[in-house]
This record gives sequence, C-alpha cells and structure tokens, in this order.
Amino acid sequence: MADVTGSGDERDEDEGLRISEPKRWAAGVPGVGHALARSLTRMGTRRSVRTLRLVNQDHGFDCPGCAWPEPPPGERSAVEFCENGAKAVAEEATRARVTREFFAEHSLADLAGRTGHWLGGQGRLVEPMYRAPDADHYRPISWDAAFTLIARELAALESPDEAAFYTSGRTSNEAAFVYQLFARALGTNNLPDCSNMCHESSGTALTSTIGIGKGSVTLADLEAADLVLVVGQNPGTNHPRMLSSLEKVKRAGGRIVAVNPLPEAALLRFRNPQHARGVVGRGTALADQFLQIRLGGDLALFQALGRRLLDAEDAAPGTVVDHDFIARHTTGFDDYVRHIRGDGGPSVGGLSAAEIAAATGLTGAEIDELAGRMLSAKRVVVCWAMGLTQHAGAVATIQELVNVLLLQGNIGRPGAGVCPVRGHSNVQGDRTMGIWERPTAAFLDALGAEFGFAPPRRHGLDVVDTIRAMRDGRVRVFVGMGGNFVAATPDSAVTEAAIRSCRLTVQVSTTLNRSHAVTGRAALILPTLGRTEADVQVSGPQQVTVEDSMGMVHASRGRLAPAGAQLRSEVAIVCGLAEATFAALARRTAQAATETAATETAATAQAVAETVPAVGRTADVDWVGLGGDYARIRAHISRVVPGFDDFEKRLAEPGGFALPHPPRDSRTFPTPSGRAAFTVNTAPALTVPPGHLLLQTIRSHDQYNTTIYGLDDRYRGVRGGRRVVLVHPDDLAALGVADGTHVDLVSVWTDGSTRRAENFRAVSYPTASGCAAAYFPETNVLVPLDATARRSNTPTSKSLVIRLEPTAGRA
Ligand SMILES: Nc1nc2c(c(=O)[nH]1)N[C@H]1C(S)=C(S)[C@@H](COP(=O)(O)OP(=O)(O)OC[C@H]3O[C@@H](n4cnc5c(=O)[nH]c(N)nc54)[C@H](O)[C@@H]3O)O[C@H]1N2
Ligand SMILES: Nc1nc2c(c(=O)[nH]1)N[C@H]1C(S)=C(S)[C@@H](COP(=O)(O)OP(=O)(O)OC[C@H]3O[C@@H](n4cnc5c(=O)[nH]c(N)nc54)[C@H](O)[C@@H]3O)O[C@H]1N2
Ligand code: SF4
Ligand SMILES: [Mo]
Repeated sequence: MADVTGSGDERDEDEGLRISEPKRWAAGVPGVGHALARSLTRMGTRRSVRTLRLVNQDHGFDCPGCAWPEPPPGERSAVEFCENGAKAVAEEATRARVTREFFAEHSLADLAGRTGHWLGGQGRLVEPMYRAPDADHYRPISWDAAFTLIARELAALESPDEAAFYTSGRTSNEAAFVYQLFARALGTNNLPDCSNMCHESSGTALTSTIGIGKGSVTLADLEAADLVLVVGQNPGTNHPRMLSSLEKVKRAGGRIVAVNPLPEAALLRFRNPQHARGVVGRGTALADQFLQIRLGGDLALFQALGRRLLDAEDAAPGTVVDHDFIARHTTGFDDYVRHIRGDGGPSVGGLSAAEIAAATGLTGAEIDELAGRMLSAKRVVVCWAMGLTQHAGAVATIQELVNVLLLQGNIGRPGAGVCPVRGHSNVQGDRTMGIWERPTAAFLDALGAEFGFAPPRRHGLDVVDTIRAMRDGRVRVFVGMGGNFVAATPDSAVTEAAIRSCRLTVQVSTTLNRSHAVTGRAALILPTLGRTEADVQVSGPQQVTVEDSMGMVHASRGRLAPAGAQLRSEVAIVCGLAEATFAALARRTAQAATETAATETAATAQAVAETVPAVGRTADVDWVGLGGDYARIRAHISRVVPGFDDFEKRLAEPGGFALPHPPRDSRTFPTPSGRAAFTVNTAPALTVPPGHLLLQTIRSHDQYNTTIYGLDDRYRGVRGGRRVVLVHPDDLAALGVADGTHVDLVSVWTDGSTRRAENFRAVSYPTASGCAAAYFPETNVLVPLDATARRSNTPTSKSLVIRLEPTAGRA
C-alpha cells in the first residue's frame, strides 16, 4: 500500500518553538491569570466579567468545557470554573465573526491549507453558507433554501441508511433527543458520535460487567474515598476542577495513586486558586504514588493487583475478598480466580513476572506497594479517561479493573466505585437521549410507542464504519451536529477522501474548523447558538438540560446576546430540517402514488412503491411545536427515557436531579444474570519492533480537542509550537536522534502500510521508556482506520507503532 503523508501545513506556525523543564505542579495563580488574559482579549472586559460569573451557577449556564460535575448549589463558590472552562467560554463568546465577506475572500482550498488554530481564531459563524457542487467558495443562503436543499438530498436517497448523523458532545439533551428522533423517523440508526472515539470502550466494558455503561460514583462518593486511582487521565489540563475533589480526598486523609506514562504536573502537586493556600503556598501534593506505566500496560497491572489481593486473602482468609458480596451479587468468580492463578505457579493470567514487567515497565515492588494500599483501603474509586479507552485491549483492561474492584466489594457502596471521567460537557446526556448507533430494543419500543411509528431495528454505523461507508459509496449525505469530524477522526487522508466523495455534507457549528474546509461535493454551514447565548423561541426564553459525568441532570440557561441575528438553536435547526424533509418525502410519496395509479400492472405498482423509502410516513411528530417550546420535548423525554419522570418539575430543584444507577443505588446489576460479572481477559500481544516506539496522541494544555486555543503546553514546558514528539532521553540516544532534531513520525501498520506526519521536533522528555507522545489532531494522519479497539471499535489513538525518520532538508 502507498505511503500516506499528512498535510504539514502547520510548519510555519511552529518556528517559535521553545522547550523548558516540565512543571511539577499545576493551576494556581498562573492558571487563572492565563484564562483571564484570554477572555479579556477574546470577549472584552465587561462581557468577560458578566459571562464568567454565570458559569456553572444555578441560574446560569453549564460550562461548555468538560463533563466534570458541579458541587451541590450550597457548596459552590462564586467562581465555579477553571482556566479551561474560561477558555471554552471565551472561544464561544469571542467578538470575532466569520462573515460572508470572509468566505468571498477565502476559497475552500485556501481554508483547507490553514491550521486549526487559525481557522478557530476567525471567530463565530453568523449566517448559513452554501458550497454549490464543486464550487470554490461558500456563498450565503437562506435558512429555508438550506433546509429545502438538504431535504431534497435526503428524499432522493435510495435508503435512509445512505445518510449519517454525527453528534459531538456539547449538544443539549433536548437537541439530541429531536435529532435522534429525526434520524429514526427517517429510518436509520446511523448516529455515530464522538463517544465512539472516546469512552465507547468504557461503556462496552461496564455494560457487560455491571450492566450499565456509566460510572457508579457521585461527587460525594469520590470525595469520601480513602484510595483513588487516577489511571490514564490528565485532570490538571482536561478536568481541572477534579483537582479540587482530589484535594478534598487528601485533606480527609485519603490516598491518591497516579498511573500514567507521563508525570502529569497536576497529579503530582496542585495549587488551588480558590484557596489562599493555593495562591501562595506550595499547594497540595496529590499523588502518594506515581506508577510510570508503559502504554497499554494497565491490563497486566490490574491482573497483577488481582493476584496479589487473592494471595493476601489466602494468607489471611476472610480479610481481603468480600465473599458475601461476591456470593450474592456476582458471577464468574471461580473462573476469574483460575485464570489469574494460572497453573498455581507465579504466573498471573498466563503472564510470567518478566512479561508483566515488560508490559507495565513497573517493578514488582511498585505493584506490591499499590496492592498494599488496596489492602488497607476500605473505599476505593478508580478514575480513568482516554489513557485506558484508546487502546486495542481497552475493553478488556476496563473489565479487569472492574474485577479488582469487585474482589473487595468496591462497587455499589458509598465512597467506592468506577469513575470513567467523560470529556464533552454533555456527551453522557447525548447517549442517554438515544444518540447511539446500537440502541436497545427497550429504547426503540418506547420511542416508537410515543410517536406512533416503527423505528428501524438494524444497527447503524459508528464513526469508523461511517468513514468506511463513505469511502465505499454507501453513505452519501453526512450531517454533523457540532464537532469537527474531519479532524477528530483517524486516518486523516482516508477520511478526507471519504468526506469529499459525499454528495452533501452539512455542519451545524459555532466556529470555523477543518470540517468546513474539507467537505462533500456540496456543503452547508448552519450557524448555531452556543451554551452561553440566550435562546428565545415563540413560547419565550428557553432552557436546555445536560447530564454530567456522574449522571446529574440540570438546566442551562444562556444569557449573552447571540453572536448574530441569524443564528438558530440546535433544536430549531433540527426541527426546521425535519419539517422540510418530511414535507419533501410526503411530496415524493404523493407523486409515486400518482405514478402508481397511472401504471397498469400490479408488478409495476409494487416496483414504484419500493422506490419510496419506508420513512417518516407514520411518525407523528409536531416538529414546529417542539421547536417553539422545549418543555414539550422534555415531556416526550419524560415518557421515553427511564429516570426522567416529572422532568420539568424536578428541573426546578436546585442543582437538578440524579438519574437512577442501579448498581450504585441498590447493588442491583441490570445484566442478563442480574449480577455483576467477573470476566476473564487476556492481554493482547503488543509487539514493538526494534528501532520503533509506541506513540500516544494527547491534548496540550491549550486546546479543546481540535480547537487550538494557543501553541503553549505550559505544564509540559512546551511553548510556541505543537509539532513536537516527546521521547525518553534513553530512547533518543538508542535511536541516535539528537534532542531538538526535526523528524518525521512514520507509523507502521500490520498490513505493511505506513503513514507519515512530517517535521516534528524530537524533545527529550521524562515519559516511560519506549513510549512517545505527540499532540492530536496533527497526528491523526498516523492512526490507521482499521486500528481499533476490540469490541468498542474505538481508534487506538494511544498506541501507534512508529519510527522516527529525519525530516528531509531539516536534519
Ligand atoms: N482543556 C481541555 N479539556 C478537555 C479536553 C481538551 O481537549 N481540552 N477534551 C475533553 C475530552 S473530549 C476528553 S475525552 C477528555 C480527555 O481527557 P484525558 O484522557 O485526560 O486526555 P488525554 O490528553 O488524551 O490524556 C490521556 C492521559 O492518559 C495517559 N495515558 C495514555 N496512555 C496510557 C496508558 O496506556 N496507560 C495509562 N495508565 N495512562 C495512559 C496520558 O499520558 C495522558 O495523561 O478531556 C476533556 N476535557
Ligand atoms: N488522535 C486522537 N484523536 C482523537 C482523540 C485523541 O485523543 N487522539 N480524542 C477523541 C475524542 S476523546 C473525542 S471526544 C473526539 C472529539 O471530536 P469532536 O467532538 O468532533 O471535535 P471537537 O474538536 O470537540 O469539535 C469542535 C467543534 O465543535 C463546534 N462546536 C463547539 N461548540 C458547539 C456547540 O455548542 N454546538 C455546535 N453545534 N457546535 C459546537 C465548533 O465548530 C468546534 O470547531 O476526538 C477524538 N479524536
Ligand atoms: S472542570 Fe470542566 S466543567 Fe468544570 S469549569 Fe473546568 S472545563 Fe468547565
Ligand atoms: Mo472525548
């Protein structure tokens, strides 16, 4: 297979790169200072103060940053946001505008040559824009014309499965609900979402073990734990306010263990900007133990921990393993024990001590120390994020950490449990609302009953399968509800070609990004309101709802004047589009009926009837009414989605309400057996050929996924550029690459194909040896489309086999 090469368009931007020592602590004064400086330039002083005061307050809007929960209303401080929340708000509330003049000036080819940093910096999209088939430029279009155009394309499809409806995770519950209803009324479950690239592995592993794909702890549980493992997560950058909870754990005498190939600053020491001590003092040392694990070594680590717990139980029967819990609430314990013990010798889950050392990069003594902490802890929480989910063996790894928690009965009691820390602010809520390509039968039954139609039963396409389907001509229309599909997905060259082959791509967006530059033959940009903005419909000002990472649902009310008079809410856009589409389909059906009447034979009549897609003919939805009053959408949700009874009334409760979580609430496990399942997992053979490294692709401190706020990664000591690859000094020496040299990253895939990302600077960095790190999305070109996690199909963005080659002409 031919070599694939990334665009390398970020070269010029990186000329000012400066490297210094990584920081040993996080947050504090510089954090808040950096955030304010950015808000002030993006939003202006008065607007900044007014806006930031409303973040995460009961009467204000939900932070558009991450999904970390807010403390209960009484415990909130006046500034209940972090540096990155402020940056996310500033990005949305910016005064910069992308106007029709901008699009007249910049062709699509011009835009496709720009960096993500530049595109996002142009500001808010303010009017619908249309790229006619193969045109060089976008031109303004009216909303009605835009809807008619999409409706016509959808109505012309041979099957509704030729369309895919992507969702990113900022979309509100209300918008997500009508969006999935639209797709299903049309006749497809093609609802890929950012979750497919994110916590899908967590959902898969948790559903098969505890029966529900969500975390089992509340904020109070986490703060009451006496041992918290933070595995494969960089909260100082990605969930900054989690550090306040970890600080509480420490103050209450609990212990924290960080498991990570990188010594992430915030995990080591944290200065809380909301306490005087944080501003002036040395802050709190968070991690009591730092296990610098190798990429993908966590499955072996959890098996080794399980083995040590079992051995400790043998040594002092009845003191370690929670036999009562296991007997009453679990299945599979004996098989698990047999697997972990293997032949009774020293091997663990079939792995020798040497194999465990090779997989984890940890010493036996380090694992003993952690096992000792688990033995003396009464309440253990394991938190994790992308460091566990984006590996080939991700689902097995998460199942294995569940095994270890089950051993000590650490699920379904206060202060203990599983805590997958979600990314986007409403990614968990979107799933709850039915944004899923594999909906349960129960959900479809309830949806069908509510709206009087038969939702499609066959599973739809996830992200990776959507790309394959576009590539193969099986998906022709792509709609993106937020996000940046082109840049966030793997195998950039393949994905971009796939997108370009679509007949029509539609992006509902707030700000400009690469998905507006790399499009189908025809393309539409539909500009939408963000979280911060007032949303007024015919029935008056609207509120929307979101669900945080711990299953709390609450309202969000934007207050700022919209960035432009033409902006529409996501709900209004979906409802307007649905109205137009079903009208077009009705016209098509009527026309087909006329043609049928005019034909002679039954056979022809049958043939004509079959060309009319079996869509939307019976779904009874008042799209216009729903778009005008979101309370009506919530009334539907309350009847379709479990846990939302009395939705409207309970929303008024300060801080919102908690969704049911059977394992957490009553140790009830909604698995087929009604019990939590111990599982037997085997370690995937991950071989890195000599002269190669394992590469993980991560976020800098100055980005939100594909939105690049700036070129600094303060805590890691990287400034003024993003095309860096962090490599252990011993590996640099062994590879004969000098610190600071320009290298291309070349990933090798099992089919012999290679992919290249050009012109990175090799930076000597204290990462686990053999394990390199570079930023996403510049490195997405390196992720083969077929490199996905078993069972969850999540791209393995955290374990790519690469080699470093000198950049031509830059040695
Ligand atoms: N400011 C900001 N906040 C964000 C985001 C953002 O881009 N910017 N993105 C949001 C989203 S969508 C998400 S999903 C989350 C992501 O939050 P994170 O998961 O914290 O994000 P990553 O940068 O991918 O960091 C992965 C971490 O896992 C570690 N890691 C990688 N591989 C392994 C492994 O094999 N084992 C172990 N033990 N550790 C490993 C890495 O060294 C790194 O510390 O953040 C959300 N919040
Ligand atoms: N290599 C690699 N790839 C990855 C990852 C990785 O770690 N490594 N992480 C993966 C993960 S965890 C995720 S979640 C995905 C993220 O994938 P996406 O969610 O698709 O990407 P984002 O960059 O978060 O999307 C940002 C865009 O969303 C739009 N937007 C922002 N706010 C709103 C809003 O309120 N409404 C609407 N309609 N649009 C809005 C803006 O136009 C902005 O440009 O990327 C994945 N890709
Ligand atoms: S932790 Fe996440 S939700 Fe909270 S303020 Fe920061 S970015 Fe926003
Ligand atoms: Mo994510």
